[in-house]
Amino acid sequence: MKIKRISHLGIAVKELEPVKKLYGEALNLHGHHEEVVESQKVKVSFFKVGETNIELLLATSPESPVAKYVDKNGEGIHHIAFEVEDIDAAVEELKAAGVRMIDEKPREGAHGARIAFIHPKSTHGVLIELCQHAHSH
Ligand code: CMX
Repeated sequence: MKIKRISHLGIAVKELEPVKKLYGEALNLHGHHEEVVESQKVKVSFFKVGETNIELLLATSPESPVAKYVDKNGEGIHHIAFEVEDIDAAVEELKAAGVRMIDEKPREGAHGARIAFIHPKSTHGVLIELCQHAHSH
């Protein structure tokens, strides 16, 4: 597989506004984009940092994986996302290598990207997302 860059770092938060103020004002980051990803039960807020992004994640339901994460661990880094050239091929390669996937097939994520998560039990404790964008974000 070919990993092109770190697409984003996902940060789980309890409230968006104070954290947006920190990244947007105190840290002076730009390129702000926000959307609700229904399938993941999260509201996401992006800030550009060079070729990568910070993705703030707010749970929109108590059943959201982010709500569960925050209840257990508090706020903090939730996942790292690698942009790959061909996500279908990447998922098949990982499965063939015996890596445990959360998503056996890619699904739709923020920005209309196609995404697939690798289980943290297969990655020494880090939740890894693979994504393929129609355009660079
Ligand atoms: N990073 C590292 N480890 C994590 C983790 C994370 N973000 N979330 C859970 N884990 C670990 C837990 O600590 C736990 O480990 P132990 O058994 O050693 O305690 C184990 O994974 C199971 O966790 P859990 O709390 O019992 O939660 P679930 O098994 O119900 O769900 C997971 C965990 C990873 C399968 C689920 O969170 C998931 O499917 N995540 C992928 C989707 C997602 O996170 N979406 C939100 C972001 C969407 C976006 O960016 O658009």
